[in-house]
Amino acid sequence: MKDLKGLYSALLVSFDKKREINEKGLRQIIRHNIDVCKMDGLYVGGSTGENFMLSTAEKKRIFEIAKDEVKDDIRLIAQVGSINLKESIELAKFVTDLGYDAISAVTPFYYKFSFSEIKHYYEAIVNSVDNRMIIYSIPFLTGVDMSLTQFGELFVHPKIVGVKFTAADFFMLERMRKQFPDVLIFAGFDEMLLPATVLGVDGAIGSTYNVNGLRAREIFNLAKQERVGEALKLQHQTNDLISDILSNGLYGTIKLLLQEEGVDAGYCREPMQDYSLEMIARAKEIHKKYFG
Ligand code: MN9
Repeated sequence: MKDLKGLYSALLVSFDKKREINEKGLRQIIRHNIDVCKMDGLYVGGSTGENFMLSTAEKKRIFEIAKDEVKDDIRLIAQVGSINLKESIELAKFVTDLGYDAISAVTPFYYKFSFSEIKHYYEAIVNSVDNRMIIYSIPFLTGVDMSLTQFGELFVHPKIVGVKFTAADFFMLERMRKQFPDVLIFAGFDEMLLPATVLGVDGAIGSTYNVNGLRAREIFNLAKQERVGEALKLQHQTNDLISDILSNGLYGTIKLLLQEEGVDAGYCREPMQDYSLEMIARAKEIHKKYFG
């Protein structure tokens, strides 16, 4: 079994003008992540992959394309979570058969599921496949904010090996690191990569690494070597970039930045908006400022 530690891009998906999957563009985004951003792996089907706006067939197609393009060159984690548990299980089986190195599932959201229901969801998914599970915790989008004790109850399962921790709760992160030294913790907020790395995360998974992977790698390596001052300079630069991206529309702007790099990253899936002329012009400026 491959070691899962390291830096992963939360893979963006290219959609064409009709908002259908643009396979050629998707392959270009994947290649850019491997060849230019030097990622250790890809996290496929996450928030950044606009996953919750896709049909089951589309999710499968994206998982297939990613595996076909990546082969065994870098690691692949598939986000299969959905509030349709049957779909999650179907996807978990599908990606395990494709040879994905691990699966991940967002905490079930929208309905206020009890912890025992959440636990049942994870057990049902992992018990259906021979694969490892990374919990995807993103309370600001899901509203699901599990306690350390609840995480601990999930980590008891031998196949639940890690968590993608997309939260700014550094007290919780520190407690989690100390209490579960063997659990794989991935930082989910790119703008907090440095403090998360100082606290001992094993890696990170993020949207901005699709364009900013090299700078993120330097921050991660410097922090691991306890060269915090140097890492902080790069985190400041990175966060200037991330602030600019966030103020212009997160996924759309990253796609527009990729287009400046010659990658056909396309459009976002509806109901996300088409690009305005202002947004495109601003993305060009951002590209020039940070990558020119
Ligand atoms: O999961 C990403 N989260 C979302 C990771 O997109 C909701 C992050 O990489 C953020 O996009 C990034 C910018 O806030 O940190």
